[in-house]
Amino acid sequence: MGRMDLRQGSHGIGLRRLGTTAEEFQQDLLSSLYYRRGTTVESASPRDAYEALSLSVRDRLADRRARTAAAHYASNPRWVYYLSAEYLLGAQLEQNLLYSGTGELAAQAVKALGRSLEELEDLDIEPGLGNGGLGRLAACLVDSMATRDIPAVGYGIRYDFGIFRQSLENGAQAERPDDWAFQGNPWEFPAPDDRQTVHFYGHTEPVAGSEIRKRWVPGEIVLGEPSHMLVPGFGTETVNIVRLWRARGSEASFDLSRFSAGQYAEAVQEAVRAENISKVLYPDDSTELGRELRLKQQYFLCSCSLRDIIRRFRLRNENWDDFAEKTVIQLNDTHPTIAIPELMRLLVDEYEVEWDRAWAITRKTFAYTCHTLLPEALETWPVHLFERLLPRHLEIIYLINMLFLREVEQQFPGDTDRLRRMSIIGEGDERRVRMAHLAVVGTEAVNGVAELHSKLLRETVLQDFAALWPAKFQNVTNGVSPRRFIKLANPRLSDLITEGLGDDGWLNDLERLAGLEELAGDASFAERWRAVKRANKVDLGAGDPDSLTDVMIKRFHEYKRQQLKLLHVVTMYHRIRANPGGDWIPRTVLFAGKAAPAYHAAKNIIQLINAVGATIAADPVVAPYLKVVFAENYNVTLAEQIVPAADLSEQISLAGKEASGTGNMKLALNGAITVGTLDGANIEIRARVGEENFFLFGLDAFQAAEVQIAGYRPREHYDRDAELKAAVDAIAAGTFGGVGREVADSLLGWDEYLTLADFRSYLDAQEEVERAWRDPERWTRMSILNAAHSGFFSSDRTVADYAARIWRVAPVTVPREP
Ligand code: F55
Repeated sequence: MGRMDLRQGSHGIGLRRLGTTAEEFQQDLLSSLYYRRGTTVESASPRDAYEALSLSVRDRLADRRARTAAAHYASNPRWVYYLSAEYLLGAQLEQNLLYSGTGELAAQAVKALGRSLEELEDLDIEPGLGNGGLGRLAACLVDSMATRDIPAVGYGIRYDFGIFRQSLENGAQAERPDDWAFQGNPWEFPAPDDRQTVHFYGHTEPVAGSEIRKRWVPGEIVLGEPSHMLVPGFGTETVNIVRLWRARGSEASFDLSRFSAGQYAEAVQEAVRAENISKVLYPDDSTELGRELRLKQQYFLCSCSLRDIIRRFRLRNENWDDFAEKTVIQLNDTHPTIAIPELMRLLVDEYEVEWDRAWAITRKTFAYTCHTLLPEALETWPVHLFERLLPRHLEIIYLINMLFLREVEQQFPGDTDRLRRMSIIGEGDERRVRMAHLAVVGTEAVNGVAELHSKLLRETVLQDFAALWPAKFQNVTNGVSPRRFIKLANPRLSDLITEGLGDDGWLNDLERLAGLEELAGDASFAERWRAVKRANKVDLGAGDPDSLTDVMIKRFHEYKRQQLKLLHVVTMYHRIRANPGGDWIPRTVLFAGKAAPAYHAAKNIIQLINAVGATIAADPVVAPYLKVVFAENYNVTLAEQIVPAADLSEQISLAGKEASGTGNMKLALNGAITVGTLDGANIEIRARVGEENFFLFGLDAFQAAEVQIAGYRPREHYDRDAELKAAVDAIAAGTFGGVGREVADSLLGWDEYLTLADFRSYLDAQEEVERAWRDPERWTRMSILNAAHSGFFSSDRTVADYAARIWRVAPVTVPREP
């Protein structure tokens, strides 16, 4: 039995030690090719070679994984369970070569097979199981949890189709499905033995002798089958896992009698319905909420994961009073919040724990991270939908809400308005379950993802809750993995940093980058820094490597204001045309990012960017100075190529809207200088790198709120600023194509995100950018200082913060091979 292995640890079984020489690695590679791919050197396709290599690399981590499981089992530690509907793990091969220390061996062995490592790396597909920053944050945090030796499991959904593949058709976004595992996924271990059963629909029945307990008679039964991917720590022995659930029809879902009667489609319709649950990732990063299938996905994730967590707890423990001591479950936004009533249901209905005791355990077990401030992104579900899909959960939520409102009433007697505001059930045209309220009520800690965001949560969206429970609210500023976003993405810069600092200890102690400060004034170091940036630009091939590479890479959303960047581009175009002989600085403006397929306004902006780009490219006067590039299908792999080549990092959201941003951190760490507003983590980046090394512009969050309260009239800015008027007019007139009209109408009509209000200030900041660029020594110094002072933005620090202040977990050291 698989589980016995876990108890004994692999030492008892005596695992064959994997070789450490090139010959031995080559033999392993051959074994993989013969015994696992079933082919030979002579007939191996590139795909066979890729799979064989991946399996051999994976074996080296599996070894560490076995020791990790044994060490964890022996110490019965407190565990972190990270629940997230999304993971953007990025490509695995290069990462796992690095983390297993087998890069050199592998390169030699692959060469002996007559292939190159690069060629095989190109076959490595990234699992795009997320939308954007939230999904990538989950991946950086699991990386850092392993690196910090924290016993942890990340739970998620194994979508058959990840985030859509974006292409441009006549300059407009087109979407194709992302069948990412079509050719198989060598990084995944299926674990069918650990499958779980999930219920939906049906009704509840009273249980004799109990007021509280209920029996849920489901109307649909679905299986959840897990598989896991390895998550190695860097510079340590720990290998944790991300466990992903895939929906399957149960045996009963295949209707043999219908099949026999020739009704083939009807025979499998139940199974198809079940499997649809994990079929596709919802491609919306904040819009289009409220679909039944999405709530089904969320419950599917939570039900499977909680049963797995409880199974693991009971392997080592007996008493429910120890559950919250041994378990912390971190909710990545509200998407997995249904886990709160689900744990209550399991404890009360299935394990017969008394309500008050179950509620105390539940509240102590969960913590909630909020990733937004946009009101439309706060999830709510119609009560009637809940009632149909999860009848027992709705009853439990009502009970939680009743007891909670009683608590509020005690603190604030007679304040019915407050009760209405705070209720988990919102009473509007349609009664809805407010998931963020449930998440705050059912958890021990709530955090925002940057200082400003956490403050605004406390002072606006969640202010009533902060008044009731001030100690519950915390900040944990986001971070990114320096392994993926410096070492793997930017090997040239990594080598230079290692040389400059004397060793590569900075890779898991990123504050050591501060040692670069004293090299910022060293002319030869600066020269080499510049050469690295230039070489990265050549590799990227987006434009002239000597031009200022100005990048805006992120999801398309009006609050992020790609349209502001576009107004700047159009203004540059006008200026150059008006004065072709001017001393213009050549610029390459690089955009990348996806728009939600149903987000019409964002798709218009993409189309307009491409239309403006085409006009400029066709204009012999302007083209030598200005180039607009739209890189298709932005994903983690593409980010790893663009980030190292960036000179200027565009972080220009309306202040108070971007919770944190993490691209801003990746870019600063790679020596790009930010032009940005006082929003999200930009504020903390600026405070660290120094205001002289950051191009600031725009309204702050307070001023923006004031402008909106006073009644914002975008036309006043348009009427007052001739260059702004010219840019908007050109767009509106269709100079760059038909969608311009719609974009201009939105800007002049309401301009929800104050684009026009910030336009002039943004252009002034861009003039500062150009002044700095004209002085290469100054620019390079700024660039080095950005990297030197961004060490705080390592996700290792983020995880250390969570561990100390929210999780209260200690590391468990995994012993090296005996
Ligand atoms: C996905 C699905 C839904 Cl329903 C809602 C939001 C999302 C999503 O992808 N959100 C997201 O990426 N939020 C971002 O989280 C980052 C990590 O904390 C922040 O840096 C960023 O500011 C925020 O927008």
